[in-house]
Amino acid sequence: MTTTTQLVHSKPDPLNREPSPKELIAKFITEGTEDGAYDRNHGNIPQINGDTHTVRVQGSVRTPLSLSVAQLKNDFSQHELVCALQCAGNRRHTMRTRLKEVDGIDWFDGAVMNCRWRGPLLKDVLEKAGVNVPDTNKAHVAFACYQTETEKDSWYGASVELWRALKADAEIILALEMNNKPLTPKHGYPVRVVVPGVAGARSVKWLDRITIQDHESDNFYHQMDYKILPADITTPEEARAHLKSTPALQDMPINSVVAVPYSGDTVTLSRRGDIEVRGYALPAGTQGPVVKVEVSADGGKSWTDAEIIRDRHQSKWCWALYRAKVKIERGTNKLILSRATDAGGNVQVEKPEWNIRGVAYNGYGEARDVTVV
Ligand SMILES: Nc1nc2c(c(=O)[nH]1)N[C@H]1C(S)=C(S)[C@@H](COP(=O)(O)O)O[C@H]1N2
Ligand SMILES: [Mo]
Repeated sequence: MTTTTQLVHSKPDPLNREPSPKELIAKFITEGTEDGAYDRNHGNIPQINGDTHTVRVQGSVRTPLSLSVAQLKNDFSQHELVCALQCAGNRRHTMRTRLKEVDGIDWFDGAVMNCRWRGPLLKDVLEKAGVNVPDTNKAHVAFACYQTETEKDSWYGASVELWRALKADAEIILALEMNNKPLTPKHGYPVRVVVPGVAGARSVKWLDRITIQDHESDNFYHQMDYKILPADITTPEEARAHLKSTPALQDMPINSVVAVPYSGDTVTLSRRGDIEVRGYALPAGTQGPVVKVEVSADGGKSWTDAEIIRDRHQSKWCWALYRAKVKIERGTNKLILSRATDAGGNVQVEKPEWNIRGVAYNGYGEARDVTVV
């Protein structure tokens, strides 16, 4: 491709970072400490006073609400959810290097976390406000944060379809806690949306406003980002012309990653002639959990079933951590692959189609250039 595309890689300002793959898969529940969970910010991190902050619920509702954090905690039953939350740009580096250059910051395999969230269900809050629309299938729930400017807009926002938010088992929550503690400022204190199964961009942090409306969020990041453009759109200029009319990415696709060994690692062959392979797998959207992960050490000719490491917090929205022993010969330049299947029958494909923004990459998990000694 002729590169008019400008490269933007991971950057500290605003804060965008990911843990190393080995750190990431060390625990089933990703700790929200300094280095445990990835950070994705389109603007600066606000410091909000949780005692005075309110969330307004407005638009096509019978009773507009203004809810304090205390009300969100005390006036609604609190729902607990363990789920994966993934940036749509996770694995962009693999798309960029295996398929073709893309336009976006350079995430490797770590723009994902698997955490426990707690707070009221969005559905319950909307029920209290009384949704009042002619057609549930044509309305949207828009989330807005006006606390800080973003790089491409003066605020941050996103929306999900109203039917999704009202589904009995959608489990979209207004999270007040992450891993049994109040949210940290960088993960959205005092309240953020968590939409399981859906691109992380919709899980709006520092939530100010929920609006029931007949159109999707007007925010730049909802209209002009986080969309899978067709492969024949190859320049940022063409992308700009087509983004508005392309549907917003909601459900994330099935995925898996090889974290151990990682590309470039040197590993020692066991006496039995095998090596240990570990990583994570993610189900497609609402179709979890992951039911199978296979691993290949011969470029995909033969596959070995991995063991899915069970955890008492397992839910359909979680990631699966897996491990397998695979036979391999000593040598350099080894390629290890992973492939996941979920309860909905979705099977990871070898390579998805390229898209210029490099979102939703879900080709086989891979560790390249592995040396076995
Ligand atoms: N207000 C606000 N919410 C936001 C964002 C943002 O920049 N501002 N980034 C979104 C994106 S793109 C992702 S992937 C997740 C990242 O959440 P984390 O920083 O807690 O990992 O938050 C989403 N919510
Ligand atoms: Mo994201």
